[in-house]
Amino acid sequence: MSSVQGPWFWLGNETLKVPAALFALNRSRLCERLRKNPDVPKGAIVLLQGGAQTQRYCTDTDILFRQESFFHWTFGVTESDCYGAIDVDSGKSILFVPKLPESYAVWMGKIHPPEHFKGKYAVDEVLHTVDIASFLSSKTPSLLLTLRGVNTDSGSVCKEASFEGISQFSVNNTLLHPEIVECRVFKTDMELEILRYTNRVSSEAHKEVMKAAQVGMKEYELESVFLHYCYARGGMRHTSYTCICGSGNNSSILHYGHAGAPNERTIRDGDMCLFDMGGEYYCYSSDITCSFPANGKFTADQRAIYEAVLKASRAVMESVKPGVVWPDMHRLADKIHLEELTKLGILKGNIEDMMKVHMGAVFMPHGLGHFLGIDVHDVGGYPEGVDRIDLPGLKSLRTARVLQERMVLTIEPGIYFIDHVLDQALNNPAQSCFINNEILQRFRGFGGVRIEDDIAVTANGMELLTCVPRTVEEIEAHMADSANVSKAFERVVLSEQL
Ligand SMILES: [Mn+2]
Repeated sequence: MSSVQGPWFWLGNETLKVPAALFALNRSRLCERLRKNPDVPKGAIVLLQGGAQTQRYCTDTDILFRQESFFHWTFGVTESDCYGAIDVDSGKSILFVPKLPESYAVWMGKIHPPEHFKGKYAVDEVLHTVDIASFLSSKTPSLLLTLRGVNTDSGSVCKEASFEGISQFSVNNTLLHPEIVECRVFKTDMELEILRYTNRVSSEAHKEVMKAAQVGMKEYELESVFLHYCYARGGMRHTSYTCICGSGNNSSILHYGHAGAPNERTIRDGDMCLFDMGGEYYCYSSDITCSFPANGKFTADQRAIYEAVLKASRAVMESVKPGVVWPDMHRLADKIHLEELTKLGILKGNIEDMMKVHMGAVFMPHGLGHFLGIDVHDVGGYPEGVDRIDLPGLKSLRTARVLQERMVLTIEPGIYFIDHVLDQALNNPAQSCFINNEILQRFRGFGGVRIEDDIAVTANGMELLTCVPRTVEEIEAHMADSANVSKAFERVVLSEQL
């Protein structure tokens, strides 16, 4: 990107400077799309409502605020309880900030005047939220475009803007959503810069974790190493999702790490570890999984499963380019997994026949990958006209789209030995005929392996954003060289003098 003048979002030290121009460009891209939409009349105004500050249940303890993703994409505003408007014809942007009571200054610090936010966010005008109705009526918009639509991953509906006095306006809440979602699917150069940064920092944090890993540690100790690195070095106060730090059989639990299973197991000798963690900077995410042996040395079985997954990952990467159908990449990964599991003796028979009965989903029940951006499962996977494929494995894909330049996705093949899924397959004659149960028994309790990288689709192929040790040799060499682990992570031993 050419040099962009400030203002910036920047947390100092080595953290990334993100120009406010990123959001000006997003707004102008959105307006351009809306102006091309024949259903949007001249004189329309987009109105978005930002996220609200909330508290823990019935208490007055604030929950750490993180901006709503559409509002962040459009304005880059970090404060809560704001609104933003854009005049579609002119592209002019107006930010509305809450008028804070004087008592705020006592507890929360100086109350900034609107001019402060105008400079901070490089918008055309800043007013107070109490003035939304009077400001908008002075503009006599033909239509207010508010944001309402279903998130295709969660099924939840985003919260449409509302304010006192909105009933005097003509409002449309369906036109905006598909247009802004489609804008978010394609990342600008400035957005790609942030995603490179979130990947760089999170990759380094994963490397710290792998060096710090030792038999006898709790899984959460390593989660803590990751969080500390991301925040201290990368300015990442949030992660993109709850850290998944599974060891041993826990590495086969796809979303391990939740409150009911909070990364609390003691890591044992001979365990595989599967750590899926991603830092978030200025609301832009990353999503990386590293799988490695707890003691730093792969057993023959661990190496075989790991290299099967790596082979699938790299085959997909070699095939990814504009025009490729994403579900075909999922099938490619399945096919390689089945071939390798056959070589290992866990499976027997014809690979094409296995594909027909969806053997791939027995070992990889999730989708191959998803869009990534401001949300870790980013929007736009299933626009109008793209349908979910209702088949095992493929139905878990968060997008079934044809790849295009500037899409950012994860590539995350995995092989897991999940008792429940294996038992189902063994009880299904159409599938059990392909399984050599004697050899499979050896892998009960193995856990799983996932290799997850983030990529951007380019004109001819893809750019790999993630940079961590990936081959067996790289991982073993990296873990053997643990002399450089930061002293900050050494256990505290109380001095006898105390
Ligand atoms: Mn992922």
